[in-house]
Amino acid sequence: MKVVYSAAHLGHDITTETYMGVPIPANEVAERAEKIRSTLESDGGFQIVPPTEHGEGPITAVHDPGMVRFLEGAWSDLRAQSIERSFLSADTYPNRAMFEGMSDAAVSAFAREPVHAGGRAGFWGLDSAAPLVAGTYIAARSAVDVALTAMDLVLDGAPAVYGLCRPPGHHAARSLYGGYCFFNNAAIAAEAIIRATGEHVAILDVDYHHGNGSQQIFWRRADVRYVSIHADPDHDYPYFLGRSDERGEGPGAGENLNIPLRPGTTNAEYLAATDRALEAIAETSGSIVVVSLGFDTYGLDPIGTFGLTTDVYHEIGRRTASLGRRLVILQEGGYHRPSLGENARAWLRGVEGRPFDPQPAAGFGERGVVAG
Ligand code: OKP
Ligand code: ZN
Repeated sequence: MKVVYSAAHLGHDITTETYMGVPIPANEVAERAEKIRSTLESDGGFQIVPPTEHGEGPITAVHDPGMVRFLEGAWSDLRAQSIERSFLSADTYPNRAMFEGMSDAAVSAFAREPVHAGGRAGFWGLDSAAPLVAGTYIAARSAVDVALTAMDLVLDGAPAVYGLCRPPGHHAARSLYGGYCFFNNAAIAAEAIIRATGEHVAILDVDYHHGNGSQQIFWRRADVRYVSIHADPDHDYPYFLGRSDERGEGPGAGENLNIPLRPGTTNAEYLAATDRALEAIAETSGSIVVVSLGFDTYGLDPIGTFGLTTDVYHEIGRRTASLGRRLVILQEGGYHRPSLGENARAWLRGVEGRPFDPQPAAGFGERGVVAG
């Protein structure tokens, strides 16, 4: 299988994020993608290829051009405003309650993009977990090119291609970045597939977190089915979307399927949810599925609560391929660095119908499957 990878992700070299106001070591770090790349290289069955440039057109087909301009200029803005920070994060967010009782017209007039860098970051940002540094914009653009190059290879006939996107994308909505995400790589690829083929597209999101951005972007769309398995938002990020009664509206009614799962979800429970998700995709008419692939469902993940083991990723990959659709597989989250390469290798070998082939020398333990 071809693996699309760009070293430009290294420029998004963040070391710190904030969690509930406290600085903590960043989870979404460069080592993640490097670990996956090197493990896939040593497997011998994968061919690493660079992305080609696709420009801004496919991005503004999905995102507000204002957000693109903000992300492009945010770092130099921070510098120009002499705000001494090692990364840009928001000061104030325009919570909807700030405008309670004001008309829609008044709100759109008042809630406009400010000049201050910390205010601009709040205007376009979802949360404080996506710090922006000097190389972030170039890295985020390269992740989009990685996704679109994987898509090109699939449009050219490959049955499955893996795009090693970093930063991830599924929390980025049309006019919103956040949750370690800047551009929604999967949504941009899905939109580009539709424009190239005219077919319906399904997105299968198996990251631990709900892909609120992908859901929002395609909420009213009849030509994209978004199916996501994730931690119940009652207990986990992004908290305000991801419930099972969110089904899409207007022409998109019924095209959004959320499968929230309890903390401590086991392999067996996850596989049952996978079958439900795949059934919902099998009902659709398209020939290409975009996969938002996350390994934060792994038992040892530092920010997840599920109990999945590496062998199950092989099985999920195998079941996903048994749909008989072509797959554009794009990396989202997964933060237990020692296991990331092996988990990706297992998933992708499952897709290809190659045996699991666990590498005991990988040097990481697995938490047992959490009971009942
Ligand atoms: C991005 B992706 C950590 C809180 C983290 C943001 C999570 C973003 C996940 N204590 N909050 O879906 O993997
Ligand atoms: Zn995640």
